[in-house]
Amino acid sequence: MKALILNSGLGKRMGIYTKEQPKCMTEISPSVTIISKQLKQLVESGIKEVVITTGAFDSVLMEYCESLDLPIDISYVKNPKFQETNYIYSIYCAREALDDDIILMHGDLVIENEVLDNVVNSENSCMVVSRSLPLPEKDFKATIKDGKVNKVGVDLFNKSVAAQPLYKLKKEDWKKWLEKIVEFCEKGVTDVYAENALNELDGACNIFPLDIGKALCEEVDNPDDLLVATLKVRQLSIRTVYLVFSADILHEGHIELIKKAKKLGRVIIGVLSDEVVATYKRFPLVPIEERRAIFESISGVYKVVDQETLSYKDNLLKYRPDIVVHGDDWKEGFQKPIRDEVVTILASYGGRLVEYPYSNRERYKVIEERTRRELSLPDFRRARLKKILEMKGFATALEAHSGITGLIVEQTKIFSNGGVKQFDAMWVSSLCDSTAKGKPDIELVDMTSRYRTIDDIMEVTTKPIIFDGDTGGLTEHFVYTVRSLERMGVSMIIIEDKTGLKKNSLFGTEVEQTQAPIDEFCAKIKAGKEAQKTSDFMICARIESLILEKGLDDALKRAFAFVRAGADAIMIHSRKKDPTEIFEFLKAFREKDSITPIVLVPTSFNTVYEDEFKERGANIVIYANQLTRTGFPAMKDAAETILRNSRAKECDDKCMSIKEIINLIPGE
Ligand code: SPV
Ligand code: MG
Repeated sequence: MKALILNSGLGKRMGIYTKEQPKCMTEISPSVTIISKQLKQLVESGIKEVVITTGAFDSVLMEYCESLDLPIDISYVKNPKFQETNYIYSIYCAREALDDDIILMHGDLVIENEVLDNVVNSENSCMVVSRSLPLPEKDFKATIKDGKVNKVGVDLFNKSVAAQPLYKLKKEDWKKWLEKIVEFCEKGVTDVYAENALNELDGACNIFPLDIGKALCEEVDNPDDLLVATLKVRQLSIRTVYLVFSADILHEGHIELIKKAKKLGRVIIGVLSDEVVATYKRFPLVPIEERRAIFESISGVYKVVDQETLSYKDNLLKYRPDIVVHGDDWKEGFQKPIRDEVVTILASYGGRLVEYPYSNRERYKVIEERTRRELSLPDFRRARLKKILEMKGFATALEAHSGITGLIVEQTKIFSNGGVKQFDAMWVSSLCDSTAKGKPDIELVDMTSRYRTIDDIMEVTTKPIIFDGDTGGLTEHFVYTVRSLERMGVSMIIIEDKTGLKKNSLFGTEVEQTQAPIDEFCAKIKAGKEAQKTSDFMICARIESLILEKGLDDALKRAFAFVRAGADAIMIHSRKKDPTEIFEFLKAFREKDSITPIVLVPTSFNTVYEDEFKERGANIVIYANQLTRTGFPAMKDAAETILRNSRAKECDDKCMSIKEIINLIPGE
C-alpha cells in the first residue's frame, strides 16, 4: 500500500504562510507541520512508501521532508503546470508510480490518528465522511447511493454528507478512477477536481463512506481554518487514555495496545495491585513496584497509577480519562460486568471506550504456561505463602492428597462480579493422605510416602503447600523433615502438640491422646527453626488444648510459649460445632499478639464465613478434608450402582465426562 499526498497547489488563501513555502509546511503545533504530522502518522500506520506531488517551492518541500528523517520511502513528482492545473493533473503526472492500493489525501488535511488508522485498516475502498457535522460551505460533500459513495463535489447540497479528501482505494477500484483521470487529462480537462472523473463512474469504484463522526479530519485553506485546526490538535494532545494491565508478563500484544493508545492521547496506565492479581489471576511473578517501573520506562507513557480493585470505578472517577482502551476479549465471559461498569461510567461524563481485537491469545497462553512453570519451582513456591499473607493478610487452603486433587485446588475458580475467586494454597492433610492409602491417621504412613504425595501434587500445580506434619515425630527426626520439606518447596509445616501414638483430633477425648509438655514441644519448634535454611519456610504450632478439653487458658499459655520458641504461626483447633471457644481464643490471643498468623481448620465449626474469621483475627482458613469426604462416597455409590445393575449404564449420569477429565489435566 502506498500513500499519495497532493501538494502541488499554491495555497494562495493562506496569505503570508505560503509566501516562501508550500501550505503543507505550515506549523500546527510547535515544530509540527501539517506534512510532518501526516508523514509520521503514515509511518505509524505501517505505510512504507509515499508519493508526494509538488509544485511551487518543490525543493523547499523535498529538503524539509528529507530532514524529517522518517523511516519511509518518499518519491516526489512535480506537476510542471501547477500554476494552471488542478490536482487531477498532479495525479496524472504521478500515475506510473501508483500501481498499488492507495491512501489518497490532500496535503492540507489535518487528521486525527484514529481516523487515519481506520482508513488504512479499512477492508474496502473508502472515503472519510461525517454524518454528524453540518454540510460545509466550501468543502467536499458526498452523496451516497446503495451504501457507496456515488458523487463527490463542493456543490452537492442535496441529500449529501460532509466529506473530506481522504480515501483508501483498493488497487482494482483505484485503477478505474485513475483510468478516468488519464482520460480527462489527455482530453485536456485539467482544471477540475479528480473527483469530477470519479463522478463519471457513478459508484462503480466501490468506495464506501467511512463515518468519522466528530473526529478531526479537516482541510486548512485559510488562516481561520489554521486557527481551528491548531486548537483541535492541542485538545487532542491533552486527551487522556486509560488502560489497565492485570498481567505481570508484558508481551507484544500489550506493547501493541500501548502503541495504539498512544495514538489516541496521553496514556495513563493503571497497574493492578499484587493483591488483585493474586486473588483474581495468579500470584504475580513481578511485584507491583517493578511492574510500575517497567510501564514508566515505556516511552510515551504519560503516567502510571495503581489500581487497587478489579473494577475501574475509582480510577475512572479520579482521573476521568477521555478514552479507555481495552482488548475486545472482555465483551464476553467473567470480565463482562467490569466492562459494563466502565461503559456506564464513561457515558456519565462523555468518555468513550475503544476496543481492539485481542489477537495474542495463543502466544499469551505459551508465556503464561512458562510463568506457571516458574511459579512451581521450589524457591518461588515456598516463599509465596508468606507473600500472600503479607499482601492480603488472609489466605484459604483446600485439602489435596494426590495429583488430581491438587489440580482441583489449583484450577477451581468461580466467577462473580467481574472477578475470580480461588483457593490460595493446598493442605496436605495426614487424615486424607492416610485415607487415600487406606490407612488410619496414626502417623503410620511414613515420611517417604508422604513426600511422594507432595511430589505428585507439586509436579502438576503451582500453589503453595501447607503440610500436616502430625506431631513432627522425634525432634531428632523433625529437623530432617524440616530441611526436606523446605528443599521441596513446601511453605509451612504444622505440627501438633501431642506425644505418643497420635490419633486424629476429631476423635477428641473418645480415644486416648496425650498432649506434649510445653518445654518439650518448644524444644522441637526451636530445633526446627534452627534447621531451616531460608527465612521463607514457616513452622506452625498446633494447639490441641481445646480438643482435649484442657481449656482456653492452657491453649493461650501454650500459644505464647510456642511463639516465644520461634513458631511462625499458631493453629488452634476445636471439634465443637459452636465457634465460641475459637472466637474466645482469637480475642484473647490478639489482645497480646497482633502479628503472629493464626490458622483455623473449621471442619466442625463450619457455619462461620471466612470474612468473620478474618475480622476476628484469623489469617489462614484450611478446608481440611472436604475433597476426600465428598469424593469417596461418590465412588462408593458408583461401585454399588454397578453391582446393583450388573452394568455401568446407570452410572453414566453420575460420571464426569471424559472430555472434562481431559480438560482438567493440562497438556492432555
Ligand atoms: C488433617 O486434616 O489431617 C488434620 C486436621 O490434622 S483434623 O483432621 O481436623 O485433625
Ligand atoms: Mg492431621
